[in-house]
Amino acid sequence: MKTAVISDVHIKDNSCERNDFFKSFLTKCIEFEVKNIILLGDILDVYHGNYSQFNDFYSNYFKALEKFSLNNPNITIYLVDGNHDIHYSKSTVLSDKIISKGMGFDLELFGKKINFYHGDYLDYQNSFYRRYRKFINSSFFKNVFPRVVPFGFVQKTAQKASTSSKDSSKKYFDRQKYKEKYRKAAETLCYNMVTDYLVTGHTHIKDNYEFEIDGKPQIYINNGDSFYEKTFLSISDEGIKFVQI
Ligand SMILES: [Mn+2]
Repeated sequence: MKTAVISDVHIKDNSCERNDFFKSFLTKCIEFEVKNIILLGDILDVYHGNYSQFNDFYSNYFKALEKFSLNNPNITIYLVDGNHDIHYSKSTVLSDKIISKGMGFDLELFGKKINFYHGDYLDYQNSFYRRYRKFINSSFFKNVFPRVVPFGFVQKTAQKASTSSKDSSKKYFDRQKYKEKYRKAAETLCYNMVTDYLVTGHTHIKDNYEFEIDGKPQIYINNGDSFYEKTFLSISDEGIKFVQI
């Protein structure tokens, strides 16, 4: 039984080429005879607030996922919230083969306990990020905001913030330094939970890091930037590996 994991596709709108990339991923899942698909957050670039307009804004993606789910009832799709699409699973009607898992969940696969989280917990030592996350996750933002602030404004502002955060990260990005930082954060997270594997995305830095806690082996795996790398994660009795799309 195979499980496929993908995160951080960051589909920007209906015409964005990332839609085709996501469809190629779904096709690959059929070829690969996958039983579970885990969408590990930030599949959509902006889904902030309970705006019905998002259904049209991302209709290309929603239709592809719906069609895939109907045609492949033997495949279960798990949906985990990312920080970019935090209100997606809470705001759309999901079929019974698409299961919302909120902030994350555990699965026991091949005798290993595996934790699946989008991975923004890895940024929790950043207090600015913690405050932003708290605001964006509040019911005020989800429910009251859409009644008083127009959709176009929220969508454009969030998209602008998303693009500029990526620009600035390119300019000052010390990849190795961040990789080390996220590994330390992953160690702390694993220390506080009972797990064998921690699987995340979010950082856009691919990783497969083995370490030990009190002599017990642990693995932290990050899906990285799936669109750039053109890969997803496969979990099977052969272990966890990156697969080319
Ligand atoms: Mn993220």
